[in-house]
Amino acid sequence: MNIYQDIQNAVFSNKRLLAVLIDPDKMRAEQVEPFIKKVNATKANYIFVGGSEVEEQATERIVSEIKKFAQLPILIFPGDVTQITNKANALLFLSLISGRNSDYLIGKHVEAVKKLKNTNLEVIPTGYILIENGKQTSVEKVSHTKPMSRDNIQEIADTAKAGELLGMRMIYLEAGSGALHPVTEEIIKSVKQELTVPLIVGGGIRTLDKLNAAYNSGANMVVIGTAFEEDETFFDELKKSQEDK
Ligand code: 1GP
Repeated sequence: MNIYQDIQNAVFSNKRLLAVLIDPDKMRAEQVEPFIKKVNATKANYIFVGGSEVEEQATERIVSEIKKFAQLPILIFPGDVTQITNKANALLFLSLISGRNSDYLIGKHVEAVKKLKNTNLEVIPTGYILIENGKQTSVEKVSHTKPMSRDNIQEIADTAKAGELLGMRMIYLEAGSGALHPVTEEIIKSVKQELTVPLIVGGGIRTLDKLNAAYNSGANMVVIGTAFEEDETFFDELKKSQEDK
């Protein structure tokens, strides 16, 4: 399995990709089976696992549990090095390029190498751009970085392009989990124009309208966590809309 190749192929054929995010800190083991059954009934393509503040070992435990019920590839979306586990299929090797904290630009990555040597994880270098959403997010707190202003679209687009030029193979535009305002269509469009690598968008997407707006603006993959955690009927809504197409 080459997950990045699959993502690229999907992008070339204009497929809209969906990732469901599971935060190991928020999901208990016994909730996994019913949750994954709902995921399986939709056309989700990937399961992301990660969070800003996750107890050590919790990621590995939850990934093992997910694998009992899911066929979808599992990608670690780590808030910290401790979340790396060989039980997943791939790792988004995130650089927080909206911030200027060297730990999240290179420090944690150096720490990760020892762990990665003992895994078969596919490592996907990903530029991660945090955009201000109306309230403080956990990424901001944990990383001690400021999100980028929503108004400074040119700088956001330049940051994304700089990430691509540095060799990052995907760009993730993040409003933050539970964001009040998702990343705007204008920002997504401007960033998309600059990029040749796949574009991921997430944070605060809770309705089908917002989901479609993100795709129509150029997102190749959308990540949804909170909407599914808080209201599992969103799965049914999504499934229905996918059947209608
Ligand atoms: C968070 O982008 C993801 O890192 C998903 O955000 O939980 O708001 O869907 P939500």
